[in-house]
Amino acid sequence: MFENNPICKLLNIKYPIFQGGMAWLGTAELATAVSNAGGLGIIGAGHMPPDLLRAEIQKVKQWTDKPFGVNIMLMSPFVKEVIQVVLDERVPVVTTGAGNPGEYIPAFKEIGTKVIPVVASVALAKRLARTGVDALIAEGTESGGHVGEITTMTLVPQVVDAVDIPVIAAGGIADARGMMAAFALGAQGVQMGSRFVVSSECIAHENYKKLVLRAKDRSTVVTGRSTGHPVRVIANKLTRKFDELEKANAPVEEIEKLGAGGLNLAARKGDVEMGSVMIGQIAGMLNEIKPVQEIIDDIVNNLAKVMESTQNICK
Ligand code: TUI
Repeated sequence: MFENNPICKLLNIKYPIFQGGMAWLGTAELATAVSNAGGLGIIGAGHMPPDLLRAEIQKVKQWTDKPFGVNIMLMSPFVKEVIQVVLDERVPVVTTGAGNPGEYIPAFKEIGTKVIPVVASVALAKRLARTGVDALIAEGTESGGHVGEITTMTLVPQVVDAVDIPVIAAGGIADARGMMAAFALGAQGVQMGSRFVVSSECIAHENYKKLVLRAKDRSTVVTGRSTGHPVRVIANKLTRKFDELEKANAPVEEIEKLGAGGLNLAARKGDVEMGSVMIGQIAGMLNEIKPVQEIIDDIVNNLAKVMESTQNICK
């Protein structure tokens, strides 16, 4: 299975399943579990100071000999230092989010680190494909956290048509049906964040996990459009305050101050009323906390069944 999959061949992994590099939640523990289960575990650097990131990378190296990645959040105040750490540690795979990594690509290419940026538009996909990146993650607006405007269903085939490198689909995928749908759209792999938030190995506070398990299809909203950094989160007291400020045309700084530290507050401290509970729209389908190995095995084992039922209705 997946012997001919270009993503598996490129990265030397068993299954073309990435764990989204989530800030505060994509820890060494989660990344190790995903890599050990045959996917690609990814440490979410978020706004992490460089020394902390180095420690996380070293933990993963100690706990697994499988390939893993680091997601570099390009809006981090430490972005330059974080990149140096990733270069020093010769991390096998780098994904990037929330910006254009163009200027940093040559340094990674030089040492053989595979570079796989996240894009939310065809324009950025085309621009980056020309810089020699190894693959792209096309992330639809269904996903949690920082989001673009285009849905996975419409973004993936348009990116696939626009570039000649492998594409990984992200946003709204959490089971074998989603994975097969991504393949049908022309993607060669998937990235999942929300599904791994409600895993046994994810260190999210239990209040966070409980809220995700209780979430329905319409439980998330996008806040911060007026700041230029729209973020998908579960609606709560914080998002209602955001709405009030945005309606009152409050200064961007005031709105951003309200959101600062919000993910840590929810994910680690468990304040899911005034914190940012970042999660994708697929949260409505997530009803169970499972070990990472089981999550990945279930998906892989159900692919054939999904394919069969797809073929049946096409006969
Ligand atoms: O980056 C993510 N998801 C994230 S980052 C994050 S931390 C954060 N905290 C507060 C405010 C904002 C972020 C939480 N979740 N996903 C990857 C992603 N990248 N989605 C969308 C994009 C993106 C958006 C615009 C990539 C590039 C881009 O434009 C760059 C350009 O030059 O066109």
